[in-house]
Amino acid sequence: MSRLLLLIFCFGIMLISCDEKSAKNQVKENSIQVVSRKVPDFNADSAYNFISKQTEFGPRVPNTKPHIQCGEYLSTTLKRYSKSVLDQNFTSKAFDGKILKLRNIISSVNPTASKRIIIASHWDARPFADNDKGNTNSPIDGANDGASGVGVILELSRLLQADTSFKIGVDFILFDGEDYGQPENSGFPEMKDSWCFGSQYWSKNKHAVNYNAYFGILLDMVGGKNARFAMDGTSAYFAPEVQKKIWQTASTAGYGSQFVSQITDEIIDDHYYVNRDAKIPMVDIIEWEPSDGSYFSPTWHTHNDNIQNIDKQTLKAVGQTLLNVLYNE
Ligand code: AHN
Ligand code: ZN
Repeated sequence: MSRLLLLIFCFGIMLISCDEKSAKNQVKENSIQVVSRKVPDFNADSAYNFISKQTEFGPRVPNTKPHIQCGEYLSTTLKRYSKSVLDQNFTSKAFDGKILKLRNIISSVNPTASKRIIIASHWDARPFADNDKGNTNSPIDGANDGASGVGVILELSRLLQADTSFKIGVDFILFDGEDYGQPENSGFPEMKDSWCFGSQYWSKNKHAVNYNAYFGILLDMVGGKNARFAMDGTSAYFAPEVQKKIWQTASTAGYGSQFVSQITDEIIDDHYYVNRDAKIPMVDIIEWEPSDGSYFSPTWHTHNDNIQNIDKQTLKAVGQTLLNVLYNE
């Protein structure tokens, strides 16, 4: 009798464990299938075209015609892909005393969703080429420094609007006036917080009441040739978990050689003000060139920052990583 009971007991255990296994396998298979089927392909050619459009207006320096025209182009293009696009118009006083007329542009995907993620970039270009050997007082194209992040954002907004199964909220924020920072030996008294006017303004005047986001990602110089991206110290301080998630996602997608898992210097960029003043964890994806001494690339704030030095492979690595991050949320 007891032997029979033992036999039934063992058989029962076998059945249960068998059931568990198949259930686990099913969940695993399903989730793999769903994730790999859903993520769209980032189109680097399209992003590249969005970058070249911006540079064709001429340098997007605040208070100039190319700046006004490109602002209109960006707003019109975002409106093609979203019904909720809005402007923040404001002025900031620069280190040289000029009053800059600035415009942040915000475009929302699924505007009523409560879980929101910010993808941001600055769209203005630097009025000087202070790292160049000549013509240091003329403005730069800023194909990488400014236009590249915006190009990736326009492509993301095109892809997300086409996918009705994408349900989380995304806010694309184009910050103005990032690159009017005080150059060295400018002859003007030293000004605090002379960079990043758009993010400083937005962080204190968000575009919606009680606005909050789960986290943010800033794109800055994401189109350079053979670019590498390290984990900057400011992001590591304010948003370590988000930063690890992005670099892990890049590595899983096969971009581990570009997304270097190394914590580097603390950078002052738009993400600093969003973290400090808006208290939203934001991570910077910004080119890192250790051999240059300046942290950034050799074309940084020079006339070589033009469309010829934009690399589609870099745009693909960044754009596909962002899509994978968004679709894994
Ligand atoms: C500073 O040079 C203080 N921060 C770099 C931010 C920047 C300038 N990004 C693009 N241009
Ligand atoms: Zn710059």
